[in-house]
Amino acid sequence: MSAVVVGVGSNLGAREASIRGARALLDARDGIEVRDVSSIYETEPLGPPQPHYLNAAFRVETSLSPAELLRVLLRTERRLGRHRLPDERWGPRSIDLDLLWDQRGRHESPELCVPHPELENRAFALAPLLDVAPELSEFFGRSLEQVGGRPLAWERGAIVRAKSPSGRLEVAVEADSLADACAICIAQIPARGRPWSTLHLSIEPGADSFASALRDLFRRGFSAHAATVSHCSESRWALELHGVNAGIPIEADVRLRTTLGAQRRAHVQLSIVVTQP
Ligand code: A4P
Ligand code: MG
Repeated sequence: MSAVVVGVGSNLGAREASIRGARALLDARDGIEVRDVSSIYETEPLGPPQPHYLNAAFRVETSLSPAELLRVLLRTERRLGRHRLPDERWGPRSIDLDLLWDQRGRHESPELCVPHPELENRAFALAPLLDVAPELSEFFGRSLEQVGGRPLAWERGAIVRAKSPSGRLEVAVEADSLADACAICIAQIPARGRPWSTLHLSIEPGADSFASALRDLFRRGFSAHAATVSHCSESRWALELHGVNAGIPIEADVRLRTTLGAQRRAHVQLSIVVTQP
């Protein structure tokens, strides 16, 4: 087994859920074990104008060759809903997995260049790399200082707790946004058993942040799929989200109904209908 560091970036859809999904999918693969995950950083986009990125890195032990590992990374990006446009360079993406560093040394082929050619110019790649591979500070520590040091660590925008009506399925989720929370909840619903589940959510810390979470949801889209407001008034929101879960390859139809209580606390009911592929 050899140590390898995989860089992760996401700036579309449910960003945190995509990062968690990538970790789960890679770890489930034979010949790959995810040993450590860096802090998550929110970073200014490099390239054309686009939303901010979440960047992180995984330290992986693998028995796969670098070329085999690259194929797994590209397949994992596709499973998490990454669509490449022809001729698009440095465009926005739901997930980007790059091979940053390999304990076995350098590799150069038309498909793969390790260490990643841009590594030393990018604080968003160097900071998470050094989190999970501190022994590389002597090689990359100065580069990180030269490109401005560590980016700010990211803080989640929303905390969502979910519980099934029967009480049998309980999911506590801390998420970047409501969109992330939905995707992460769905990812935690076991793929076996009954083909659907209903969850009730209560959103903290109150209605104002819930309203801004909703705005955020529409701004970003739910895993790049459709969201429709079916009813909206001062005290009541109801909306439908249709999306493919960003964490695990299952189809989900998400329905969200919210009411504002007497103390202006938001009560949220989220029904997630999961269809197995
Ligand atoms: N490839 C060669 N070497 C590698 C490697 N070490 N790891 C080849 C992964 N892939 C490697 O990648 C194109 C091809 O590069 C792969 O098929 C593989 O054969 P891609 O992901 O389709 O294309 P791309 O990502 O759009 O282009 P590029 O030049 O790889 O971009 P980067 O370097 O991935 O950068 N801003 C912030 N703040 N955070 C980011 O994470 N990311 C990018 C993309 C732009 N701006 C960003 C960020
Ligand atoms: Mg890439």
